[in-house]
Amino acid sequence: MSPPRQQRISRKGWNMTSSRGGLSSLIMLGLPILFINFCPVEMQNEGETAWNTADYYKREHSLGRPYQGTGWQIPYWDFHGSTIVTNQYIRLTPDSRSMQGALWNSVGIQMRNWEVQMQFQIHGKGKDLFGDGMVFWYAKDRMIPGPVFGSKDYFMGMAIFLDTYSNHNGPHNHQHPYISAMVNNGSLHYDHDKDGTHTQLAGCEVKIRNLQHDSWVAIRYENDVLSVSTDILGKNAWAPCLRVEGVQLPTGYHFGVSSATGDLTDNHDVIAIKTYELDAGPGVQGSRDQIIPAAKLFEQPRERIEDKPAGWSGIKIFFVTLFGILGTVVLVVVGVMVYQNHQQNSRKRFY
Ligand SMILES: [Ca+2]
Repeated sequence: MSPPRQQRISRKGWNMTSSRGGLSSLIMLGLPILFINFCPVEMQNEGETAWNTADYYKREHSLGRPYQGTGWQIPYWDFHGSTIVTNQYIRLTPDSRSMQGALWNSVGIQMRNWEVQMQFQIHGKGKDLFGDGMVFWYAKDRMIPGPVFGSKDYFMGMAIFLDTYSNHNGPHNHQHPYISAMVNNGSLHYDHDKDGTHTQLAGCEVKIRNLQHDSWVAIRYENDVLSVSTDILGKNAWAPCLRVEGVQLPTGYHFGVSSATGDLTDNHDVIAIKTYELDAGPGVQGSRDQIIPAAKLFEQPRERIEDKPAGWSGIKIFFVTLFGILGTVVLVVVGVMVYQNHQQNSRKRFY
């Protein structure tokens, strides 16, 4: 499966502002970045024959170097916790224990279809032990610290987990780092100890840690289809990760990125976020501001499988013991009665 066209197109546009390209040094020297940012996608990509004039870069939902406007503020973005902003990256957590940080877009999403491309790096001193990872959010509530990679549980919206550490206490059916998607209507708990296995819609294994170059993840939401692709090889090509149909997300929610460390640590750095509005196409009508987040898999929650084969449950042990005791009592009583009857018969014979 080849990467979707829009991803290829917008990716080329992105590279123009990437720190790795020669252009970026010009940008750092003051070349008007606004020109690039306000360009429709097609203007950034000469040579591409297939482009859609309705796909536009959305500056108010994007983030790139240089981050700061005036003072310490980042235009359109708020941050909290351990987050620090440097010239080169926005570090959600440093490579130290028990940190939580997040970055949230302050402008609600009014687009029906969109694609977000996040450039990031997860790296640290740990060779075998590291964690926990980061999450890209499209959520109703923003700037609320919590246990889900530094953000609140029982969220409403969608989460794309970039989970570097396997908390699952037993054999996994996949390796880590692992990218997975979850859609929540506010009723579901993200089970951190199980790596969210029981609420995920789909996922894929991707080695997104301690790479020599930056990593990219693309999250595309188009006509109720959620798809995630990655570029971790530094070869400027997308690899499909997951695709889920029948995902319903309202408008008005916010983009965000959060991260947390616990006993295990890593640097979690966001470098850029590029957001594009996608053409909704004909036939897609109606307001989306009041719907509840939903995915088809909500209807069939998968069975929770324990780490080890479960032994007898407490109730089973109780009943087996109870019936065992009752059976023994009945046998003893019957035995005593038989014995007494036998004794009486013996005495009768003597007299
Ligand atoms: Ca985990």
